[in-house]
Amino acid sequence: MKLLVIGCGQCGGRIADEFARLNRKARAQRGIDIVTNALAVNTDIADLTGLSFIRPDQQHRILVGGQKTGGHGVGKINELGAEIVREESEKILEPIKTTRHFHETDAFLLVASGAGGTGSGAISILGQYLKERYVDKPLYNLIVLPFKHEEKVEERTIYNTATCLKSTYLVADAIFLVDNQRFVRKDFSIQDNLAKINTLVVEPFYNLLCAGEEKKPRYIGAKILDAGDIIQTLSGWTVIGYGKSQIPLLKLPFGAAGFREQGNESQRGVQAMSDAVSELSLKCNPADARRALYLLSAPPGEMNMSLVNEIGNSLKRIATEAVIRSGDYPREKRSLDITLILSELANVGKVMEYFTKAIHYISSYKRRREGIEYEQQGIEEALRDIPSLL
Ligand SMILES: Nc1nc2c(ncn2[C@@H]2O[C@H](COP(=O)(O)OP(=O)(O)OP(=O)(O)O)[C@@H](O)[C@H]2O)c(=O)[nH]1
Ligand SMILES: [Mg+2]
Repeated sequence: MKLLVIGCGQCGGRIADEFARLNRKARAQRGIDIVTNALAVNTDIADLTGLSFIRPDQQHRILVGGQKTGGHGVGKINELGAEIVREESEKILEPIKTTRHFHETDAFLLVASGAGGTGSGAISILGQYLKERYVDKPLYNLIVLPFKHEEKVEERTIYNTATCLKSTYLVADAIFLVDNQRFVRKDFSIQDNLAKINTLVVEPFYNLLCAGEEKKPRYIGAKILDAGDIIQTLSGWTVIGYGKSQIPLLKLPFGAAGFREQGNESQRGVQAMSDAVSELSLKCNPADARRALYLLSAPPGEMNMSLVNEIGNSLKRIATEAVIRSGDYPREKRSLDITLILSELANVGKVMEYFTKAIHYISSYKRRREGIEYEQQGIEEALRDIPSLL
């Protein structure tokens, strides 16, 4: 599957940059392309300059709102982010249209943080334009949810995230939810953490996108997972996870020991699936998913039907309501990897929490405003009786 990736704002741009890196890796290691184009859109010139893999020209690193923001971002006002993209949409739509292999694009992936200003505001507006122009191309969004400490100190964080989630839900075919808090590594600095998080966020997409693009017969699985399967799976709120199980160097091939080895393989498969579930990009209950998909990637010699069945059964036991699609990809060398997607989630507690908190925020903001207006009136009345020297 090939994606056209557009990152909005700082967070979105950096993750789009990771997708550009992923495509380079796919080309170098596997001789295939998985990204037809990667663009970054921002109101902040410094953020665009700091990217590494997205081409360093104005067609790929697109600065918008220069006149309104002076190139320094919108300072968390996501309405302004939305307004700027509405006014300057052609600056973004034109490079998309002239992408060299545009016709090979299977879907759009737009990426942004929910809590910021530029990306949070821009993503749904841009999505709306893309939907109007390219009716048949699926539109996917990836929204990064803020860290816990950000939610505590800055009310606008919650408000932005809620408005962004609602707006994207109205336009996108599916939304990958990524919770920053799930990826925090205590022993890293903030900057290292963000870079590490971005790598972990895109990692599950590597095998998933490559599997259907393979050209070499020996790497083509018995059951290929291609763009059609992925498109059929993705709908509404979605999470993605990745699990990995190392394969020991020495294995016992014959007799009773060989039989035991087969048992170990199944165990490794189930273990990788359980890791993928616990590493999902947002904590959720698999029983809430209406659709699911998993891809097993392992050395060809490691894959057999009983392993594939065991893994499928272990998912069925927890994603009880989901239609499950699957595939195998004979690629990895020393490990057995599972990419897992749970989609059309019926009940996402974290999303509902943002909506509820945002409603509280709006009503307390109104009350505060009315209070201020009342005080203001009082001051004006009192001032009327005081003589002025002017
Ligand atoms: N995972 C991840 N999160 C990030 C990154 N950069 C920022 N964030 C998160 O994104 C939110 C802030 O949004 P930004 O993307 O910086 O904002 P923006 O879209 O550039 O908007 P403005 O700066 O307000 O114009 C916070 O919740 C950050 O924790 C990143 O590189 N990776
Ligand atoms: Mg910014």
